[in-house]
Amino acid sequence: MDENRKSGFVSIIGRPNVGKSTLLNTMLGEKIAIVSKKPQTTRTSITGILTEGDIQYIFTDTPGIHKPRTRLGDYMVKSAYSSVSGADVVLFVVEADTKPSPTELGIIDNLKNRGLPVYLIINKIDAKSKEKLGQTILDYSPLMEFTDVIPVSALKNEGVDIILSEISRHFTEPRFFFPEDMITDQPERMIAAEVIREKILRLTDDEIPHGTAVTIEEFTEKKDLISIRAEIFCEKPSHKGIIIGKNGETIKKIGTFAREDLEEFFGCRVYIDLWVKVKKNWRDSVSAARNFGYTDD
Ligand SMILES: Nc1nc2c(ncn2[C@@H]2O[C@H](COP(=O)(O)OP(=O)(O)OP(=O)(O)O)[C@@H](O)[C@H]2O)c(=O)[nH]1
Ligand SMILES: [Mg+2]
Repeated sequence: MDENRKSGFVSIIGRPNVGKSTLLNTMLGEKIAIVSKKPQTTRTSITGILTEGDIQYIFTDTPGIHKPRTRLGDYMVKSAYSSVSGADVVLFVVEADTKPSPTELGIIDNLKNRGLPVYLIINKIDAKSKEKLGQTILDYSPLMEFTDVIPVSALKNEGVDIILSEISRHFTEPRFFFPEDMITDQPERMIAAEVIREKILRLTDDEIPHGTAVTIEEFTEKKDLISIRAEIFCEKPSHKGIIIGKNGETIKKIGTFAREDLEEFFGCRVYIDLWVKVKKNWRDSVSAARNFGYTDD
């Protein structure tokens, strides 16, 4: 039976906020990547694994490609392109009814001469008219030779099955790289930190999220209870005040929502203790970024 096995590495790439992480979660049928309506949500490439019969898909969700303004940004873009280097197939995600931006032209330039199959995934079709979708296809088609164009709604799970059935024909590795029931290679601590960061993104205003990082100082499992102590780092004392909120309301919500998600993910009770700290300009500090796990060495 094993001799029919095939697996392949699939890189999901695109500018921030087009729905890459949502697409990954939908393909896996499980939420492993955090999602928010703010750009630059994903900071580091993460692996999602889907095994269906004899086929193992090894996806990497990558940080959105953008013009970096900080060392963290540099790291994010580098991490995205290095995922493409190891891929058998690329899913280039764009948004329906949006003209190719300079960022997209840059990505195309990068992908063009790699000799990899590149699928143009036009996302968010649930929110756009058919006519607009046709225009997006016309806008992108002349820019490079895509293996195929697949319109989808990652949010509503439309067209996503087509991606899965199409791309596996490019898989050549005659074995599985991961156990069949594994869905991600992210350590549990990292998932906990990411879920907390997602709640900060969702509960605070624009300027705060980009400067926050979350570290897990303690993660202990006893019987059916996981206890987590996490530190939230932000860049300014005023940001600390916003994250804590009036009478501690915001931080309380961050903790409650994160606990609900993590209890579902881990399948047991979770206790979360959150602390907020200020670390000025950490996004430009190599050592701080490394401490927060944003490093490639
Ligand atoms: N209407 C609609 N919204 C979507 C769809 N897919 C994603 N979104 C929304 O788009 C926003 C961004 O989604 P993400 O999955 O975080 O996007 P991303 O490309 O991973 O973003 P970065 O990690 O910042 O690069 C969220 O508010 C999603 O709910 C879709 O198919 N339809
Ligand atoms: Mg993302």
